Amino acid sequence: MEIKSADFITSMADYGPFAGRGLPQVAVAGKSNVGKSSLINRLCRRNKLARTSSTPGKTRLINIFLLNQQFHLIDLPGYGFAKVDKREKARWGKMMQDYFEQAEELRHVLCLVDIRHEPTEDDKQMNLFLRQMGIPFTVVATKADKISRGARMKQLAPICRALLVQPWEIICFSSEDGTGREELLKLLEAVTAPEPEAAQAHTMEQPT
Ligand SMILES: Nc1nc2c(ncn2[C@@H]2O[C@H](COP(=O)(O)OP(=O)(O)O)[C@@H](O)[C@H]2O)c(=O)[nH]1
Ligand SMILES: [Mg+2]
Repeated sequence: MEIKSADFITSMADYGPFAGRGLPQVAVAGKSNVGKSSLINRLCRRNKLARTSSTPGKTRLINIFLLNQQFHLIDLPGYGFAKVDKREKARWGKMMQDYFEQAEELRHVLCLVDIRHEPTEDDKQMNLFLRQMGIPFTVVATKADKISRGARMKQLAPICRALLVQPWEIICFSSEDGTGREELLKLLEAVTAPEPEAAQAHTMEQPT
């Protein structure tokens, strides 16, 4: 897949109707500052499509982008920002729950974790939540440029242990040098492909 067009659609505090809703969705989840907005920008080759920030915890909204007029990329609000109070945390939880319950169009979640750090309790909870909901996901290890190629595999071990995935299932990504972009595009192509109606019909024809 090539990204031919990328447009910001809207930001919302509560997930609800928006123009063009109904297309397949891929959501980007992860704690504040892990690199969600940077990944979206790098993916689309647009520096300022999604707002990035060096101050974590700024994005408290669901940001929606339309890619190739074909699917929506959902920049979810980051979690695990130490300074937020209980009320803010509860609000975040409700927002996420509402989103995941309502987004019937959701095909896949990109779960971002910093390649240098062990996943947090919040990361593990998100992982468990997606598994319980039966939502397919891929772990993306961000900021891969911060460590040498040779050290990457070793860095992935604690991530694999915490999130119950295999190293080859993880996409190592860098919004700095573009590492992993092609792999991510391939994944997006696969998960946003039109529903295989023909394939379903074919399956039904198969002898049992
Ligand atoms: N070196 C490096 N820095 C990154 C990368 N991705 C994000 N950052 C930096 O990390 C900070 C947070 O990024 P941002 O995309 O706003 O994170 P978000 O809160 O998850 O959306 C910013 O200062 C980015 O420049 C990366 O792949 N490599
Ligand atoms: Mg962001």
